[in-house]
Amino acid sequence: MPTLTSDQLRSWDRDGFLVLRSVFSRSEVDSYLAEVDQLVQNRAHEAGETTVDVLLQPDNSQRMLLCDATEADLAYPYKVNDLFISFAPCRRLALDPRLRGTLDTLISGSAVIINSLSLRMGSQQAMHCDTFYMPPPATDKMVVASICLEDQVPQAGPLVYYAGSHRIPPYRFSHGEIHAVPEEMPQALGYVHSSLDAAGLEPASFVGNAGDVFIWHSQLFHGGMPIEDPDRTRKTLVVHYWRREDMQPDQVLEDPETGGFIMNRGHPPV
Ligand SMILES: O=C(O)CCC(=O)C(=O)O
Repeated sequence: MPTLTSDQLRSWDRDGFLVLRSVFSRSEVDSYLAEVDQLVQNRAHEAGETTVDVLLQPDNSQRMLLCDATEADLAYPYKVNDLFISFAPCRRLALDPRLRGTLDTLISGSAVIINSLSLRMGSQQAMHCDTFYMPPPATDKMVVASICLEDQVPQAGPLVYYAGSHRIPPYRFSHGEIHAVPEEMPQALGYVHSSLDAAGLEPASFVGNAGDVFIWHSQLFHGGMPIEDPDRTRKTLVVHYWRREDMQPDQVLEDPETGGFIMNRGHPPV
């Protein structure tokens, strides 16, 4: 298992993210993209139950089966959900031992893919902590990998984050937990923003190159910046991982090809 240097571990603790450069070669990334392109082109026959979120507006998306998406739908920015479930090339990349070793070290256990998003353009997603939507069974034992599938440019709506924000104590919603109650989001975001101000934390964006991986902590406050140039894509595979040790045995499947783990679940409903 590749080990992280003490500097990397210190910066993970301090900042809540790590950048790994050139984890994948350009040719590996290009072959993955070619396989994704083929899936999208042949979606009517090959996409099965895979879903896609078409982002009609930054805050208004429409979920549909990928096999039903028209060319007009896919002209919008979109996210293909959970390719890891039925598309082996996605598992091959997201469970590659070169990446998994680092993920396993950061969560002190075995990383299990629980969710993946394949972006063609920037997500423009509102600022959030991932624990609002997929809190891990054990505190802080979730990591997220954003794998750059091309050289990114600032105009393509990069990932934006607040270094150090993972150390802000999580907001507790009225049920006492950290997963979001939608009606209480304004208070939760108000709490995070005033904590960021009090700690003097500032936003920064990440613009990576093909093969780079940006890994963030489950409590890092982050989102997607607006797309300034709609002609610039930001092809990215974002993968969320929990820890096998915190899940029930029947919730986890071993991927025979990579020896890595995925959550045992189907595609989300449309
Ligand atoms: O890469 C991005 O634009 C943000 C993705 C994101 O926020 C997420 O998957 O939680």
